[in-house]
Amino acid sequence: MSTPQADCIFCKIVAGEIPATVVHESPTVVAFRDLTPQAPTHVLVVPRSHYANAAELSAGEPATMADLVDAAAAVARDDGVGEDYRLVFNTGTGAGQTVFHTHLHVLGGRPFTWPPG
Ligand code: DGP
Repeated sequence: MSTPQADCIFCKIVAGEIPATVVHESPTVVAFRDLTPQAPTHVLVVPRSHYANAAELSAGEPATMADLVDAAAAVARDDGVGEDYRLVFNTGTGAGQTVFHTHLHVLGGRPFTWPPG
């Protein structure tokens, strides 16, 4: 397991050191509502362990990567958007990643277009 990073906002949320609206928890993941929602449902599913991005999580804890996707489906179902939702991992600043603790965006509750912006 990767150790918590002192300067990581999502490590602090996982540890309960700063508040978040948590909607789902398991031994390996925590899901909480995004501070700046881009859709009626906008939840971030994060591993309890600190990894910088999706690929690092997949390499370090592949089972937890599956837990993230399973938790996302549970969140979508619980929010009533289980038939139509979008999952996003932004990786790297050029792709819009701003928090370098792996997080899976779960977006739903409105129509989505493709390609994304
Ligand atoms: P990304 O751009 O993919 O790295 O997404 C980071 C998301 O994290 C962004 O949508 C805003 C959200 N966020 C940043 N800081 C906080 C926080 O302190 N609490 C919560 N709930 N969300 C946060």
